Amino acid sequence: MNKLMTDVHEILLTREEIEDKVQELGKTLAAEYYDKRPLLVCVLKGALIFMADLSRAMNIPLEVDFMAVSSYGVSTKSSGVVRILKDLETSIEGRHVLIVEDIIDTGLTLNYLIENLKFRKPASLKICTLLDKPSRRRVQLQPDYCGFVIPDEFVIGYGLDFSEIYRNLPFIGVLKPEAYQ
Ligand code: PRP
Ligand code: 7HP
Repeated sequence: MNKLMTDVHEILLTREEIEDKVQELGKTLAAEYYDKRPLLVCVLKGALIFMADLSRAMNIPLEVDFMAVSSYGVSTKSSGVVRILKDLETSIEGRHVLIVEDIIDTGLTLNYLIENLKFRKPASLKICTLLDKPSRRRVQLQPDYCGFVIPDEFVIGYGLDFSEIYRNLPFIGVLKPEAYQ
């Protein structure tokens, strides 16, 4: 068996389901932002694959920038302490900013990021996440655009990792509990 597959309990979202959803989100976002030259802010590392596909599904002028924050380290539980590992290169004052995330879980990472970016006076600040796990939320936070609402299971693939691996799986799968217990 493919070595990457041995720790996958089940496939939650297939490559095709993800592709269809990304195209749909791209069309919606292109209509919303067609005359706004938005700045897409990719939250590294998890959102890198979603960002690459989503930006290409938006057929309008846009810019991209990257932030790296970390709250999970090598664990499956959020520490709640968010650190900025890499900041934006662009000033966002007066810009239409769309944060692109792979997953909202407790919401602690995004909550921190939103407060931090609001302070820089963007013209607008919205959130697009591929996955939302609302059952685990510890702060009140709703994405403006969301691909899939998922149950409380630790997922990997399409950018999402466990202990830095599995990001290159083309689908989203549930990690076998024995892999991290
Ligand atoms: C993951 C994910 C989100 C965050 C969501 O990032 O990419 O940014 O956790 O969790 P929360 O809603 O509970 O805060 P992680 O810190 O694992 O870094 P990574 O993207 O580099 O894997
Ligand atoms: C972070 C994260 N990373 C990978 N898989 C999940 O289910 C996750 N929740 N929060």
